[in-house]
Amino acid sequence: MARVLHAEPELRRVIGDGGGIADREVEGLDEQDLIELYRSLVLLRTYDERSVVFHRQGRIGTYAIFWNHEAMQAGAVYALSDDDWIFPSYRESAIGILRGMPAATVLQWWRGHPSGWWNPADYNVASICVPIATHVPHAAGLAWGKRLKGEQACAIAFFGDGATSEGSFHEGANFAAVMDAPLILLCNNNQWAISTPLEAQTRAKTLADKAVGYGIPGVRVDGADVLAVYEATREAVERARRGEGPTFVEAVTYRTAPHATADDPKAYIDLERVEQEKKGECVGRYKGYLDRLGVLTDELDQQIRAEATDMMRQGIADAEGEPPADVSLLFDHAFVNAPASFADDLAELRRVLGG
Ligand SMILES: Cc1ncc(C[n+]2csc(CCOP(=O)(O)OP(=O)(O)O)c2C)c(N)n1
Ligand SMILES: [Mg+2]
Repeated sequence: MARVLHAEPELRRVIGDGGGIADREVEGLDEQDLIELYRSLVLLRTYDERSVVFHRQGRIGTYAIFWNHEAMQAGAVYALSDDDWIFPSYRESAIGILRGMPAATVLQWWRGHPSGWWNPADYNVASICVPIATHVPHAAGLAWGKRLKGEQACAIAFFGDGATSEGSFHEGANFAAVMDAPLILLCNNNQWAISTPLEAQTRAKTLADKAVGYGIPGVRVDGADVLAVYEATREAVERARRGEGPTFVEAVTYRTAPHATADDPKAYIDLERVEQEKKGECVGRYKGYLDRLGVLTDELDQQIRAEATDMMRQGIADAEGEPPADVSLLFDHAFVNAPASFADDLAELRRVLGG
């Protein structure tokens, strides 16, 4: 019989506020782990901030900003082992860098260059999913396959609050539950689906409540608290490895940046709320925690930031150093036996592009 646990109504937190709310410790994390988590956060933050600049300079295309979503990504990935598979959405486009993927690869994806597509098996990171929630059944299927093969690995799918209204999400969650697939459903609840606010998205009191319908645990964590996300994901991973099936983790945060570089949220968002939320952003909060513990020296902080800046400098140089793709690629993989008209279409495209 499936175990039904009711969603934890309160958000789980580990990081205090430096005042009345005390810091907790996560069992099993030593100082080195705490620094590695910080390194992950800084890598992602630097990737994100530099990408917005590269977009404004016309060096990458439209980009889905993930500022203040880094804690969900870094915390969850740190709870995985390298054999576990990550299924990102566009909001987690750079998550592969936490698995050693070059920044240039992700930048090339946003530049629409074919070298931005990697072999998922090289990093156990699936392709970036742009259609909302369609990767949830993929992740459920991969996780089920791991279980059938008797392997220990699990899968994690990242998706947004809006994705929980999509059929694919429900099909994937139900399938994983019924098959006891080792899957973590990590919902980034940033309270917006482009311009649709959470209250217009669902009548459920919390998104984690939806887990009850599948007979799986649903937990709620503060999505700007990297340690709370880590701890909740680690528990979900342990459950998955014990053969107890999927867990739904609702990580709650607030989208303080535009949906993407092509969006102007001033038309629909409360700017005062945005400014308020920015004050509790996840990298600064975690740095405050480390400072209170006294484990991060200024020197180490500078070194970590310099490494991240270098990664991005190198990444954009490598991306821009790559020759442009030949336009024949647009046609090459569409059919096994290409229609005869393709030759004319390609010739016309080359003529239009002037080459
Ligand atoms: C199947 C599908 N329908 C519509 C869209 C257009 N779309 C792009 S992003 C988005 C909002 C998704 O919101 P959410 O799931 O909360 O993720 P977030 O962008 O906030 O991380 C929509 C509707 C899409 N990409 N795919
Ligand atoms: Mg959202």
